Amino acid sequence: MNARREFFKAAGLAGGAVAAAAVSRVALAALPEAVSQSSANTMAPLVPDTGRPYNPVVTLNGWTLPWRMRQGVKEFHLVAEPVVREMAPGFKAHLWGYNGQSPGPTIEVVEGDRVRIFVTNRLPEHTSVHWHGQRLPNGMDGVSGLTQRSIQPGKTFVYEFEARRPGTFMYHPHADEMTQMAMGMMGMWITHPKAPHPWIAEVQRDFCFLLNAYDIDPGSYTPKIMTMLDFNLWSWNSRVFPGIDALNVRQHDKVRIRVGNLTMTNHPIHLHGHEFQVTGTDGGPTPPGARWSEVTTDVAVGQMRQIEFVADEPGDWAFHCHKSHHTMNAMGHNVPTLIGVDHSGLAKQISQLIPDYMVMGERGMADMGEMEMPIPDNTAPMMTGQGPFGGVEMGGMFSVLKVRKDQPHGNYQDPGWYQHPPGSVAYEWTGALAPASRSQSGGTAAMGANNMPAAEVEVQVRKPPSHKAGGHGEH
Ligand SMILES: [Cu+2]
Repeated sequence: MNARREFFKAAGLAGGAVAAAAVSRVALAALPEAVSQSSANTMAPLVPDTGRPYNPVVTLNGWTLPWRMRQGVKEFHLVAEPVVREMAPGFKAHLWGYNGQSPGPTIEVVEGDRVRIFVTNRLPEHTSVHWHGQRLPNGMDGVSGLTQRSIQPGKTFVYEFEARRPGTFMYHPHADEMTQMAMGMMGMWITHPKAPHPWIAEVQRDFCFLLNAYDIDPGSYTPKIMTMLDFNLWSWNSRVFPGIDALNVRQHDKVRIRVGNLTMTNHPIHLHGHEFQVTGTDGGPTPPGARWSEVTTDVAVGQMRQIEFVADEPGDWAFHCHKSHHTMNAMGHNVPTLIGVDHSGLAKQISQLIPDYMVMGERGMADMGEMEMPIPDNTAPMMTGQGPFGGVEMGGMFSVLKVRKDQPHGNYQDPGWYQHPPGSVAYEWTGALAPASRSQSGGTAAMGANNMPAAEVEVQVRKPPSHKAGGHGEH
């Protein structure tokens, strides 16, 4: 099949491996092959060679599901199953997903396409697939119990509808949702416009990914599914920094990034060095007159935001969630703030009892990123990553937009670190330091505060040692 051959070619570019599931072709003669992905790398875009042409997306640390055309219908085969997802190099999680990975593969179609999706359930419990944001017949909406019987283990169901409007959508189970989404079952759906659309720009790079979150105890492999707020792994497409690939673009490329949120909290997604506009939501393209420029856009729960900008500033630009706890990995919780606390005597005493004892955080937490701290097997370091100038001290929802003058058109290879032009990097001042002069002004007294006696109050802010017991909000 041509689409498959093209797919293998595309996958080969990024060094991945795909395999058809080992089921008898005779037994499943009427089913499209269930293609499975073994790699967590970002796969090259799947250029369509059947059906109507479009400019394909690149799924960050993900891939697009090949299809077959049968009598004018685009047929896909999704397999819901347990998967092992490498969330960062050396850190694997036992999740549930589709076709070998979590998230599942991106589904790309064209506005007006007739689409048939076979869904096989290889989970130990029933499932269903909801096509978030689509216009479709009610009975194809995938809400188990409400619009269909659930798909029992071992069974295959068929969904069929027309992709009526262009946009960015998502898919996820609507059966035992709390468990199945906490375990990683989700994917993206892109419907490309069938003709030039006044509100949909042509772009040179089109990226997409989902925001997701897991609660996996350090040293273990399986997410805790009862967690509502206290997640310890904040991920993009089930990857955490430094496991998230860079977004590599050519200078002056017009870039689109589509971000969907299937976590249980909002994520202000922030890009350095460029302003962007939100050009679409899961409701469709935003009218140009209703757009404004931003450097951060909040993606609320169950929402998609599509941002666009011209990448005209060369460099390595941070791209991340602006909630600082979401750019950390596991172990970021239940640690008291110890900044300014002198441990010199204490550490010595304790180390007589516990030889490897180490005080965390007396100068801030940056030491955590640098020190080679023993952590349980199969745990992502809390903050890590080496840049050209030292530790990046990040985790979780963090990546880099790499803008290069000489990045070839349509090429997504990582160009390495940015070579800064001489004299364009912040540098150390080595001259004399003049004493800082202090303002003597008392300021204006809007509320008469100047007339109050100046009682000096100094507070020490310290996090309570544990907030597991409840009453703890989102952070
Ligand atoms: Cu976040």
